[in-house]
Amino acid sequence: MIHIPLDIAPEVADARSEHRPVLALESTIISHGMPYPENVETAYRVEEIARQEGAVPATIAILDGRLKAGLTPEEIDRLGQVGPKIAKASRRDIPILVASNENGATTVAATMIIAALAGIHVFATGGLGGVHRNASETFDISADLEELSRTEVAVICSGVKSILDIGLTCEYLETNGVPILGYKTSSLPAFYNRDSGFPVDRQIDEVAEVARIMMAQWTLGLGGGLIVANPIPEEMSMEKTVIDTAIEEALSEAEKKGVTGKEVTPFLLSKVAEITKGDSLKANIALVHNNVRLGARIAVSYSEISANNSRA
Ligand code: PSU
Ligand code: MN
Repeated sequence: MIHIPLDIAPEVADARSEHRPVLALESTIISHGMPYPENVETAYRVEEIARQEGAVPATIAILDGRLKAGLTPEEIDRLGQVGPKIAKASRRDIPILVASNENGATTVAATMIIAALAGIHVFATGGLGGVHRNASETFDISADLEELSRTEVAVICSGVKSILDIGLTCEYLETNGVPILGYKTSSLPAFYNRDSGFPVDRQIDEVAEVARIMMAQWTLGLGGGLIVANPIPEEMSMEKTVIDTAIEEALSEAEKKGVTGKEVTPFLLSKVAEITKGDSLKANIALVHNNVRLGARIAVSYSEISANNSRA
């Protein structure tokens, strides 16, 4: 018997064994995506929102070399306080952290892997990594995209930030067979605002339709993940010129400072928050709340459909 170093929190394990809905949540957004204490407040709040909508939250991380599906409030607080000093863990980091009993905050990619190992197929977050703007020279393409092509998890997010090349990110996802569904929108949202100008593959107006597409993808053996893109609430969306100017400034600062590799995304996020005097952080928090609400509803709907399917 092979022992996987996976700890599923008791509440999550109970929900799984009773086929009740569970929603995965990531931890890089806590350690690297937002400053303290907003990061911890948001992490607690999203767990509450998931519960209100009828799903058990499972915040995912790597602690002392163990893959964790479900964290205690103390563990979340510690991740938030330690912040960017904890390793940002993507797929390639998992074996290293496990073998050396270390800690890691999981990105979208690593969260998908651990969620799938724990039998969780719905995951809500803020934004995805993608193809960076100058990727033709830097080759900077997030491992999140590759993960979406291989791991069976639906990721609810607010689309792709314009710190990235949105068009190339869509091309990459198309090549890898990852469906992009727009929740009540025909245009892929651009994170801080609602319209990137790029189309989604299908506008979906009902959560049950998302669940049916997930079921079709996986029962057909197509594998891989899907993206459910949920636009930021209208009243919180940012003026395009304001956010674009901030992003341009952050990008040129990153280039001047020679920021590369896994530091790029956290650097850009915090720089944009600084330039917009916290407005981008407020927008980020609002869209995460909104995505978790939708994600929990999708988890509820998917667990209903799976229950019907296994009875059939
Ligand atoms: N986008 C955000 N907030 C985040 C991230 C992206 O708005 O916290 C994090 C996620 O964990 C995502 C990761 O998986 O950054 C992507 O990093 P990279 O581009 O280095 O793959
Ligand atoms: Mn990268």
